[in-house]
Amino acid sequence: MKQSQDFMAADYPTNDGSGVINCEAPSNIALVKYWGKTAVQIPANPSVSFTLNHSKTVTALYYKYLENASPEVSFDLIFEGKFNEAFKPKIRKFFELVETYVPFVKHYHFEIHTHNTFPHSSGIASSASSMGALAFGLIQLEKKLNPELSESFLNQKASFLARLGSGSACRSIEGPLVVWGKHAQVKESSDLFGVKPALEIHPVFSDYQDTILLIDIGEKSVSSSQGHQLMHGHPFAQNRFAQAHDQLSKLLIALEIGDLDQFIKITESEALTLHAMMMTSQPYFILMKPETLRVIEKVWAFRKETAVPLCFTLDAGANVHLLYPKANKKTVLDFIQSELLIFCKNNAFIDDEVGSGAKLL
Ligand code: 2P0
Repeated sequence: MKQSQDFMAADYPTNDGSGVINCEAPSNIALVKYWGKTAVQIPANPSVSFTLNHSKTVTALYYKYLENASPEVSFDLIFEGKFNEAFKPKIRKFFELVETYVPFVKHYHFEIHTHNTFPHSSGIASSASSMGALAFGLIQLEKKLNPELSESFLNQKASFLARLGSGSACRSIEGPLVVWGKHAQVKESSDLFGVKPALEIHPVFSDYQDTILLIDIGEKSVSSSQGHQLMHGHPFAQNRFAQAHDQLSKLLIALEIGDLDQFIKITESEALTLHAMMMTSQPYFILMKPETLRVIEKVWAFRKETAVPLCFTLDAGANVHLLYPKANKKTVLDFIQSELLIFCKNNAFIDDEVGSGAKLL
């Protein structure tokens, strides 16, 4: 069983001069939700997600060797072509948390050029893809310094570092399916990083579609970090954590055998449970909007009428992720056009599908 210490790196000789690492990492959508954590992003329960394909952060990590190591990591952040001060504290915090594991970072000045392929403030969380891309980029630098490290170790370490930036980010390094958090049925699972479960997912899920309806694009009233904290002392917390273990066991079987009914049952239950936890926290809060519920009702009616295995899931926000097999794409897109677009801000949606994770460009 890997421990945090296993990811410590030697203080490599850092004579690699200067250069750039171009990489990208996608967002992911949890099917069994991470909601509640202890210190430094140790999840209160295991989660599993589909890695997305098109919604991603693209990062160019410029590095320049410093003769004298700086006391804290030296970097500039250029978001969408402009120097950005607002996002720097989160990145600074990330570097503070990871520097023990990648001590060479103090020997460089970084210019981090980054942008998302999805619209800013679309309600799509960018922390998973942005922290995923940055962690992956740093690991590529480590690979240059120590070419002997194996691909699987480097992916694990990228996920480990990404987790320290944002919990869900550890599920954005690989794909199409990533489990994060210790779970009895996934031998290789860990609270420290995401893993691809050793199962063959049924072909129907290998190109599963996720069309994201953008219902509310403003700032959320309660952040995910606050939401996680509210699970401490939550009256239903222990039952919820036990339920997540159980639903994950059942979902993995459904994913393996292609049981769409069971997939739908668990995925929708997880989405509603997540929001039920929010509604029963102290203080309680609601992130869904009236349009979220209208869409859910429409999806249920459509499924009943057509028997198309379309289901929804929700992130910590009002947007609705519509999940369905690729074979049903035309029917579902027609349904979205004719009945759901009216619930979307500026008629906007993002057409995505499962993908394979972070990569070098
Ligand atoms: C998830 N979410 O499993 C759950 C479901 C949102 C709803 O993980 O504090 O941004 O950075 O660890 O990962 C969002 O929380 O929180 C999240 P931090 P994160 O995807």
